[in-house]
Amino acid sequence: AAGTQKKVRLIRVPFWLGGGKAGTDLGPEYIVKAGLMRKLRAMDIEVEDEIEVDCPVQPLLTGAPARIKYLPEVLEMSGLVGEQVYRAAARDSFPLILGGDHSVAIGSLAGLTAHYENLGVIWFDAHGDLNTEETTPSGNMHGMALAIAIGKSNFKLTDIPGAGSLIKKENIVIIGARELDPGERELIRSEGIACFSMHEIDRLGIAAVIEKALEIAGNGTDGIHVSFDLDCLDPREAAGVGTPVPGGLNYREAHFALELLSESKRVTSMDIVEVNPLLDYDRRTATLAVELATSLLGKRIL
Ligand code: 6HN
Ligand code: MN
Ligand code: MN
Ligand code: MN
Repeated sequence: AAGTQKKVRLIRVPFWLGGGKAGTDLGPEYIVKAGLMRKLRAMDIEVEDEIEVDCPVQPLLTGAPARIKYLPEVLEMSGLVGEQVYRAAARDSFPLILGGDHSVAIGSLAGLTAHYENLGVIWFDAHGDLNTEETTPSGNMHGMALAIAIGKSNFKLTDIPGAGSLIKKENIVIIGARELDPGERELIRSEGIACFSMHEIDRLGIAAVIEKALEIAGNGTDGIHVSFDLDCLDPREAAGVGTPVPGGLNYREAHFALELLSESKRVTSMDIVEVNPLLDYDRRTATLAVELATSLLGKRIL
């Protein structure tokens, strides 16, 4: 059952092609090296045999580069990730997906919708990840993951073999946004997607934001997925990410948010994405990722 979860299944996804910057594929290895298993086991959590998804690698360049970058590779990765995530969820293990860039979440959501009737999603991010083929400024698919999940792009979540359904926009919450592209802002408005930007977090406080997020993502859903892009944190806390943006969550806000989500006992899976060890000049980001995962999985100070 949700929350009382004592079994965690680690799914490592060494993939960077959705983010356009090499190094993010090293994320899973560094997060594991930072002591993830040891810390989870110290919390009496049973960590099931870690799975490493055999991700497609950068293809040789033939002809002109496509506008949407590495679409076939993102598709292949997503199908493989979805399979593993579905398998974990079906046996009541908590899927903990280690990315990899944020396109990895397309795979997580594909697998989770195969298991859950109605999935809520809490998306921690400096960005909206709501670009479509028309609005993407970069062609990088990590910036399209949520649009794909709700079916607003040409390529949709349900195009991934095995995916159950699209995610309902009513059950999605973005937390920590501070850099939205014009098309994303428009989509948030026209679709009425709940977005607690840094402005709302400053105004309401992170506790009230999490309370509202749980109402939205929990309303009529049988599972809640937390997709945690490390760039939701301020770059002073998490330097090792592909697309840092100033003015993010501080250390305690991020932990407190995840502690509150843990207390709710509603969260059923988590992605940790966008850790790029090659950019992590003060070598704290992977350790931070481990600490944040333990907060979501029930670590308490007292
Ligand atoms: N992420 N909005 C920008 C784009 O290229 O679409 C940045 C996306 C960043 C995506 O951090 O997962
Ligand atoms: Mn189940
Ligand atoms: Mn993201
Ligand atoms: Mn981001």
